[in-house]
Amino acid sequence: MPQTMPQLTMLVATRNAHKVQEIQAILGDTVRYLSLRDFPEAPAAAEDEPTFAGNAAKKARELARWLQGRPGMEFRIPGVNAYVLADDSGLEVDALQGAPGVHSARFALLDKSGRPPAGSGNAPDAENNARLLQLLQDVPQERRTARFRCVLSLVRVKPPQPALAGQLFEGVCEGRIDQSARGTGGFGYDPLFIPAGHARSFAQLGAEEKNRISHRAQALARLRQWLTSIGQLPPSHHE
Ligand code: ITT
Repeated sequence: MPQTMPQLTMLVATRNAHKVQEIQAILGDTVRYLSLRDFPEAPAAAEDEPTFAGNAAKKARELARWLQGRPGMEFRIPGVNAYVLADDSGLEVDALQGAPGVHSARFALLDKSGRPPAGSGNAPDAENNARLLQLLQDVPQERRTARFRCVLSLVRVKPPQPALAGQLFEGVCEGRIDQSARGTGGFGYDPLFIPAGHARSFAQLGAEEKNRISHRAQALARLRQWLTSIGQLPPSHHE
């Protein structure tokens, strides 16, 4: 990295360790990472917005605002340039009119009318996957189309920005839902999701291939492009 460009710190606003791992693997080590493991006392944002963008923006903005209210925060975030990065993502299944969507992490907990129970956490991946397979049991192969969507929200926290206006970046990966779970890699719905143009699930394809084509990879490519365009990241090898 040229000397004129100080290293950027990104505080990833997630409690999902798989997301942190994927973001680090995709964006690489030009960025220095922190996560909510470094700020365990940070309050959890209520993810009650109807869209991925709304929830991503809320998670990033609320963490940035909380950090701003902490005296000495700057000493816990290294470097001169720092952002909060939030990821809201999920699976949209066409035969279910876009469900589980923003409720992907707690699909197994929804009531009959599709409402999440108040104040509950996420459901185990295996239960969400079982519910999805059960709802699709009579749906034939050609109608099992689906996509993963990821929206990232990036808010600058250092130097402090009074407005906390964030940038949004979206990525989509088209595919279909298999008849049963296959593979052990990844997380969430990966064992059920076959990306378009492939015969194997995300969980079978492995991290390297998933991180090349996933919804998260596509959103991060847009984020990288934007940070490069404003001089916060050096041009990548692919540009
Ligand atoms: P944070 O809110 O703390 O970031 P979370 O896991 O609750 O963590 P979301 O509310 O964004 O995150 O829910 C995302 C859910 O969507 C996740 O739990 C999975 O069930 C699913 N999901 C998102 N990306 C996925 C991926 O790459 N592979 C498989 N499932 C994914």
